[in-house]
Amino acid sequence: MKTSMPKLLVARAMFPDVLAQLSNFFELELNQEDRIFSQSELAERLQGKFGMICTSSAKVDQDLLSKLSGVKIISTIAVGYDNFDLHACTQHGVMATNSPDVLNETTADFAWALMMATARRVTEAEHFLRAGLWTKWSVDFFVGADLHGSCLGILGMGRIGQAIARRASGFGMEVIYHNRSQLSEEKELAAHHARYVDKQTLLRHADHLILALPYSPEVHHIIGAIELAQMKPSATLINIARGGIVDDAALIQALRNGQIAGAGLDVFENEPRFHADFLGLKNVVLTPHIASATERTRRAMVNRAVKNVISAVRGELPPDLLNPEVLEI
Ligand code: 8YV
Repeated sequence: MKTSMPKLLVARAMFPDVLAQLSNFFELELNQEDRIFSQSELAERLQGKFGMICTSSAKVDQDLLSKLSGVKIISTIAVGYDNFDLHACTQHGVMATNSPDVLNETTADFAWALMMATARRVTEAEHFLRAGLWTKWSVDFFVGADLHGSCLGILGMGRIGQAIARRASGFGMEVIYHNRSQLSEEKELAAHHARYVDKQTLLRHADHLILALPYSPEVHHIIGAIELAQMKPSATLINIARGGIVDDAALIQALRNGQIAGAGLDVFENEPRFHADFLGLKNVVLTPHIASATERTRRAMVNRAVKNVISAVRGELPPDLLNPEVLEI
């Protein structure tokens, strides 16, 4: 008698070869048209499933989980898992996994790309050129801020923050950081001699401030009007972390009033919708949440998410289990 395979919801469009690999272990339900499911559709599609591979757009909370039974694993293709209520997952016996590490260097590269573009006004200058406005050169033409020899501030000094810091050596930058806890001396040394400072010192001294901390309700609007007012008027702010860490309305005011010089933003409150007033500002560089978007890294993230669900179905420990307490239930 042929035993039926466990069912897996692949909630986002997926590389065909990955689907072929998954089909050796699971009966698959796909979403190759890549629609974003509503919560009720997600609940419906998860009925009778062993698990799901998803992205940050899937909210896995108490409400959703209470409508399900038998789901064993939710595996996100992301390092950030603020879309998961881990406590609720554990209560419902659901393993939650993410895809860390493999995106550190790519995301750090992109933080630098945004920082450089913002400091040197790259997109603003390109828009000017494309609009046919370039008629002459002048000494103060698109003058920006130097990166080399300046002070790089990093808020959130995890694996991505440390990868960002390491890159500062080629630019002869001083690196200061603030984090929940100070790094070991060895890690600070490896992160281009990064120096731990309090949050206020970070805000006051950084010429370029990069946000690289995970989102949680405790850090909601941790950068708001008060914090922006403490930054240098010549400073830039770069967010490659998560929407909600910055109070976007306050940032728009600060950019308008010249409280800071510019911002490079890959993430927004309520994305993919975002505050429309950003579009009217010249001193922002805006990208649609693409910091980890290279072919190689996206493949590596997907492979990690796949490994987690395959481990689970084999009765092995998923390598990126976020809530090991669930095993005791
Ligand atoms: C993801 C990210 O690609 O890993 C993260 O936390 O923000 C991105 O790398 C995105 O969240 C889709 O899940």
